[in-house]
Amino acid sequence: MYRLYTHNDLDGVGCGILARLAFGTDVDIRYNSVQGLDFQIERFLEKDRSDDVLLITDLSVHSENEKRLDEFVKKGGNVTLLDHHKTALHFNEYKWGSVTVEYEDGRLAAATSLFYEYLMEHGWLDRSSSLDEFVELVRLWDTWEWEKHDVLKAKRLNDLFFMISIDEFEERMFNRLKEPDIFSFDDFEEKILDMEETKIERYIRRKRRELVQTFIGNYCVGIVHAESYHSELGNELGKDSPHLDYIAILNVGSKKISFRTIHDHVDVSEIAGQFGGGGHAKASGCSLIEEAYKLFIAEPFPLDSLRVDAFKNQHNLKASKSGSLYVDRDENRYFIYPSSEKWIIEKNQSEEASFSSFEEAERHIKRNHSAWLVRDDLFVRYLSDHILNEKRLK
Ligand SMILES: [Mn+2]
Repeated sequence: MYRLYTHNDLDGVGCGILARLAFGTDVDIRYNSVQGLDFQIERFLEKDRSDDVLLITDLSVHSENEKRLDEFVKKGGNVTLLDHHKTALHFNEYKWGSVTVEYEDGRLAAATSLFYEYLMEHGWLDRSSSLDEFVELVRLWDTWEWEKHDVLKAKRLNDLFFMISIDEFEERMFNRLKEPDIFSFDDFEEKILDMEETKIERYIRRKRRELVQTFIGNYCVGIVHAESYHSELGNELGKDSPHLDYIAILNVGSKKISFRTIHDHVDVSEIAGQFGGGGHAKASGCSLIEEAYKLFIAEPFPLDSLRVDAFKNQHNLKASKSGSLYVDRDENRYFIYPSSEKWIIEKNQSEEASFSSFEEAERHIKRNHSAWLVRDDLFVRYLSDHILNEKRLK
């Protein structure tokens, strides 16, 4: 009997689907959370499973189970651990461990792509074009390379995974991947994915209007309360307001904070680390401990949300040679215009600062004054008042 203990995300379930295709009913597949695997392994070792082939993918065990598994192998047990996480690299010291973070050509590895190659090497599974594509989509999603290459199909595969149960996803993919031709979504899946996309867009637009800006430590932070779609929210809000160093997404119900950034100069795993959490440089999280509650909820609570830049303008446009007009809550006006290789900021018609690019000038007024681009009518009035004043002075 084969046993596959794997992760309960798309990459882990991708391994499960491949195992089902390779071993049919001769495999017992368990999908685990990161914490759940060790419990599963202990139960496995308690029973006499020396005839089984144990495969662990996309997850690794803690150091005690690492020793136990090594002893089990020394006594003749059959174990293989395949992973792609940096934190698991030490398993390469064992004959039964194989951890690859990156392929030789520079592509990042995923558990599903490693497991696919492993199954083919052992002659347990044959290559097909539908499998090639499915595995590649999972890899692109799991390594986040889909964003760089703009492969929306990979994101849609993960969206589908979250919209239906693991069992249903497994069954749908299993039936489709038995056929060797091109991998594609069926009409029903395309339809629900389109609906989901519209729903996410609306959700993000609503959340954008709730975004609050404040300084925490040295960082200019965007704060939003949200239960769902944290990755999409962090990404879209970050791109919409690049003057914010990172986005903090709060969920009071689950007492958790997610941190997301689109910038290379910020490492949000460090921010999460200050509150006992962790993660990656661009995506991290922590529990909502009291200190974090104070900084991210209580103190910013009285603040009004950040206004949205006017987006239907014909005249008051960003980086325009004829200038761009912004206003803040106290009705101060900020006029940014180019003059001899510089971008000048005039606050209420007297020069406040100058920068070498429009982006820097805008960043300055957005970070320091929470100002927003005004609608065309205000811009036109501002310009005509300005010209009249100048004429009168003459
Ligand atoms: Mn993975």
